Amino acid sequence: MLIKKAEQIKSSEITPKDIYQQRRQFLKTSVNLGVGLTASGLFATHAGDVFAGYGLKSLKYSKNNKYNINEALTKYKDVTTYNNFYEFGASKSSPAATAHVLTTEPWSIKVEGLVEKPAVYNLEDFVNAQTLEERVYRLRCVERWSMVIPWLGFPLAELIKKVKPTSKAKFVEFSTLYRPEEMHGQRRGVLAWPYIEGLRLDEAMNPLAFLAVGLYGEVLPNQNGAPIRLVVPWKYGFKSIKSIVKIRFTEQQPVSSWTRSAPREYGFYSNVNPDVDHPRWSQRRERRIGEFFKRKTLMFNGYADEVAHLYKNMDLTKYF
Ligand SMILES: Nc1nc2c(c(=O)[nH]1)N[C@H]1C(S)=C(S)[C@@H](COP(=O)(O)O)O[C@H]1N2
Ligand SMILES: [Mo]
Repeated sequence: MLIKKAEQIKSSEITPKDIYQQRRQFLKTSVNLGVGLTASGLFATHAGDVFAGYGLKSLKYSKNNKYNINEALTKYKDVTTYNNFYEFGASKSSPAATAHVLTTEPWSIKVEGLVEKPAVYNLEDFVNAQTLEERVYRLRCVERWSMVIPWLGFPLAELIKKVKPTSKAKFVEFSTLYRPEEMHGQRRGVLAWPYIEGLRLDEAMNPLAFLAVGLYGEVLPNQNGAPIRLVVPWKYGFKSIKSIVKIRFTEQQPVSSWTRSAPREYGFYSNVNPDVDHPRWSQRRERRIGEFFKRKTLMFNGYADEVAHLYKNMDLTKYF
């Protein structure tokens, strides 16, 4: 059976102990609002959003152990309160404080450009309880902090195969929602809106490239890019564009928002690379959120075996 009752959800499998205990308490004291079934059959609802911070809709998924890493998970609290999401302000704490006003239902994704099946798709066209998987990936920001997060989602390659790019397509461009009424950061010109990011098509087809719709067993909190965001674990965090509404296939390399605003600092490739300094600081080390001592940054964020071949024969100081 796909839909479990809230009481049957094994929180211990998906959350660290403290959250597990908090949630048990929450489940015990909350009225069971009934196991919700949305049209997609994806959710096992447990009592809405009453429990500030946790208790978002639970998702049904299987764990993909091939993409697990043996490192401590970053606390849910840190993952969801220390964010970059300029649409909701430029400080790390602002998205958690202000992103709740974003309406994420209904949501659709427009696929256009060099594809055989351009259309306006719904999330359910790409993801269901059978295809949803959990992968533990690192996320490293260019500002030298990193986290380890249990993401829920599906491979970007699955979406790409469905929409069938033509032989001319060489790149994929992603756009975030533009809705200044809800995204207060967009009322100021800190970045060129909408936020845009892109990948070369072979990067996008790499099995690691992931579209996340949840984390820690639940739908994405708005501040983490609800309802769907990219996670490219071998690249700096800014490549992992949030709240995606458009995917365009192109022949030309897309110009991403960060490259447009500071081309010398944020290149198109943005691979995590300890050997290439940011113009204003070294990238050799990073602070894992929750840890005291800095750690060494790994080439391609530790995913060299999977992705180094994509860049052989490329001068990574030029194509940074
Ligand atoms: N639309 C959009 N996507 C975005 C950003 C943003 O400002 N707007 N920030 C990026 C940056 S710089 C980082 S480090 C990651 C942070 O993801 P997290 O808040 O889920 O950790 O989101 C990326 N995706
Ligand atoms: Mo970032």
